[in-house]
Amino acid sequence: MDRSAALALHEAMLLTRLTEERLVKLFRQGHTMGSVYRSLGQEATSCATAFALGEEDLIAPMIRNLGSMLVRGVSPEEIFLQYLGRGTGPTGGREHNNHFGGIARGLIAPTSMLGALIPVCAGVALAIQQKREQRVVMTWIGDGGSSTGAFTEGLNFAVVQSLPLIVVGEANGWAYSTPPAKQMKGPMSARSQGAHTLVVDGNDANEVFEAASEARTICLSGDGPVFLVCETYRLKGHAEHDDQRYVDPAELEAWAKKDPLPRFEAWMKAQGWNPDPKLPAHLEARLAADAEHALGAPPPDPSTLLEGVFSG
Ligand SMILES: Cc1ncc(C[n+]2csc(CCOP(=O)(O)OP(=O)(O)O)c2C)c(N)n1
Ligand SMILES: [Mg+2]
Repeated sequence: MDRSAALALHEAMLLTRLTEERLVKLFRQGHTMGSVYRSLGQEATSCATAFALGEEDLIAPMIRNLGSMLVRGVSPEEIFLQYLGRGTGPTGGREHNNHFGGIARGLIAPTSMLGALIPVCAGVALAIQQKREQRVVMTWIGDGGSSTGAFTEGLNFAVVQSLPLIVVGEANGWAYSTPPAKQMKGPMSARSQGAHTLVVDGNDANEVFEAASEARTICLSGDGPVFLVCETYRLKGHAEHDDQRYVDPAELEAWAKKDPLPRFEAWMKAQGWNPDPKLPAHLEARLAADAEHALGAPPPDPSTLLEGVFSG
């Protein structure tokens, strides 16, 4: 990774953290339509993976992958409008977190049902292969999600068809309040269905980026899919309404010391590539203005209520 890439990746990770912090404030003030799902401590697995892609590639994020969306050009303002259910937001107030997309912008909308995105992405990757296009699809899956039938079938199909699909496994220690060992035997990498499998320190942005770049090269050479398992940790509860009372505080403390953001900053400093010290304040000011704008945006127009819905 060169200096300009490192600076851009660092900014994306910081923007992710600060955008989520701003969302938490909006949640606590009672402005959001639902809960807020943080990726605190997992910014490297969302940002450094998406950062390794080309413009022509597609992503299919899950709820904890806001960072990948910001990397791909979604604006924090769109995110705020969406969480606040505003009529001018990406879904016009029909949905209230990151469930929106658009193929033209390389974004396959998240699906809440865990695992369900894997067969969808395998289908998109099959179309790419049939059209002989040089691009890949990337999606993410959690510990719990990797125990579903949809995950297993979708990845198995991608393996048998050698599809250009990168599945990023976020092994973050929890599936809501269930520890993975109560749901599955063995590590996440054991569920690869025979795909090329890379296991990395998911809190080391540099390592994640290098592995995601390798995964992309493997997929473009026709040897996909790749299961890229990132070992990380969910530093917050499942969402803001979850107080994490089932988590051992000592475990949290140990993982907080491996926070990917200061680790990446330390690595950058060691290269002599110091991030701009004014960057956090600059991003905070931008996010405050974006949030203010979203708060002032109108609710959905009631006359549009039936637009975009199916009827029998
Ligand atoms: C098929 C299915 N079962 C249950 C749920 C409810 N649910 C949403 S998130 C979640 C836990 C997910 O854990 P994991 O896959 O490890 O992802 P993480 O939240 O740790 O990122 C559950 C059980 C769901 N969305 N879909
Ligand atoms: Mg998990």
